Amino acid sequence: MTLAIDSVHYIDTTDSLLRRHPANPILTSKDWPYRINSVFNAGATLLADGSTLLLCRVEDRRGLSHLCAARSVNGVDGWNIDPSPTLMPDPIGYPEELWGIEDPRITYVPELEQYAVAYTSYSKGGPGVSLALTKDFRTFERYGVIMSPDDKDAALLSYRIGGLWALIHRPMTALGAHIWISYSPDLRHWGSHRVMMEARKGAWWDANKIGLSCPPIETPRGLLMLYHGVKQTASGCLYRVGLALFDTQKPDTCLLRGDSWIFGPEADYEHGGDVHDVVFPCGYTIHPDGDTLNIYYGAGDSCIALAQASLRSLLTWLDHNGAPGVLTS
Ligand code: BMA
Repeated sequence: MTLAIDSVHYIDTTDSLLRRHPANPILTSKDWPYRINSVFNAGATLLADGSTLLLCRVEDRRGLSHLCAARSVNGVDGWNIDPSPTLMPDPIGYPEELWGIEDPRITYVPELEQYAVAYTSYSKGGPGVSLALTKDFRTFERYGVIMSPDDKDAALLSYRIGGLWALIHRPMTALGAHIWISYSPDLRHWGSHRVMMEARKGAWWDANKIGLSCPPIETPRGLLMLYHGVKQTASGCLYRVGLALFDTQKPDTCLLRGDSWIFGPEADYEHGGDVHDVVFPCGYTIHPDGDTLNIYYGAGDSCIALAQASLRSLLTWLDHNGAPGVLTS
């Protein structure tokens, strides 16, 4: 438990809130049925039969990414990986996908009885946000680019607010790399843009650049968000994960934001890889106990790893280590 009394009397005694699974890394390029460079940053969901689906970002040996589904009964091992790419970029129909598609976040939308996949489409204009709907992760209805570049790290909320769909995303603006939320009547036309949470400044672990990790976790106390913060150092960027809680019906109201990161690169497979010192969650599932979370993250932009956490413990930690508000020091 952390005793973060104030910035002067800060004492960190945080127990590990996210526990690495002993089977880590749970998926690597060696597991793939076809030749690839790396597999990382997977969206995750539970299917109707209780099994886990990961929609993995796969980078081929040209450097371009596509998405490939892997299914497992227990969400840890025994992965059944599609024998060929599940969703390839379509640069003819969708020029914004010229340099690949990356980092999917999956939201099951009860009203539509479909999964919404928000992913990064990458092309000459930079990264943008694209959306596709699917019932089965075999066929997809593409909505094309819904947030123009430079924008990424997006997920749809599973419910409407005041009749409107809501999308969390991370545009690069003159204000910086902050997390925003936007609204739409039809999933195609987006407006009413609001900042949800700003990157901190200066020496903070989440200074200058933050982005949504997994889709927010719906809890009775609000939307629990894992987000990544990027610290630029002399030896490169450090990607770590923090926690914040938002009002369910007014998601641009930040109820609590944690002070320290709760998860950062420590294991060899997180320090190494194609990009050093990256932990990058894009998906979670929740166990039948309603408390245990499986958090799937890309490690070192090279493999997929699993960490487990208690939802109750994350909220308790935020109670002790969080403060309200979007603006920080
Ligand atoms: C971010 C995204 C992620 C990647 C991370 C670390 O900007 O592009 O896909 O995992 O950088 O390289």
